[in-house]
Amino acid sequence: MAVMDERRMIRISKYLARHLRHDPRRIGITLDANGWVSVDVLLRAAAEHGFPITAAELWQVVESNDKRRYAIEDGRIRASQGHSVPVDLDLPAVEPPEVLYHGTVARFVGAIRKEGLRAMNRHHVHLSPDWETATRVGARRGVPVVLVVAAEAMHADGYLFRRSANGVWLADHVPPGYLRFPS
Ligand code: HQG
Repeated sequence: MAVMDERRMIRISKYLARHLRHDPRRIGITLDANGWVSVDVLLRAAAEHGFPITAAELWQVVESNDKRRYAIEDGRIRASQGHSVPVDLDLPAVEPPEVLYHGTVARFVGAIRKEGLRAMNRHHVHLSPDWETATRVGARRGVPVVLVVAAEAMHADGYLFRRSANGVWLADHVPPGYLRFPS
């Protein structure tokens, strides 16, 4: 199979994010309750809406995506997390490690100190298992600021944590009392 160039991979990955997380209606597809859609239906809809993707390209993007954003199972595909449309990822609640990390930028820190971390446009607050990943997440928006989340303490207090198929930790809300801010 021909190796796809990086730019094409990124374009396909962004196209999938748009339609599997945020706006399936734009190409006339419907996600099931758990976020899945048939691969055939997706490829046909993409072609009909002016963005043809081959099955081989789709596989390559899903398999080699560094963040494993998409999962294919039984001929169906879904985004592993990050939705704004309502889907139930049906992930079990699991015990988190002692600490998790959240990468953000200075301009949000004032609000986060008051309100804690909120899901904003997504379904969950996204937390990273390590400092380096959180730094990369924050750097999407500017100079990264990494917050440390006392995950074990939250869990002990009854907050639920889930882990998506690609290792992102998800919480509904992180109150400010469980956050450590850089001094
Ligand atoms: C901030 C990417 C004001 C929060 C990444 C963040 C990640 C607040 C932004 C994944 C706030 C939301 C998620 C509050 C949180 N007041 N701002 N109370 N609480 N914020 O993109 O975590 O490429 O929805 O700090 O790698 O940045 O999509 O979340 O800056 O894994 O696969 O509000 O997205 O993955 O932004 O990123 P986002 P995120 P993908």
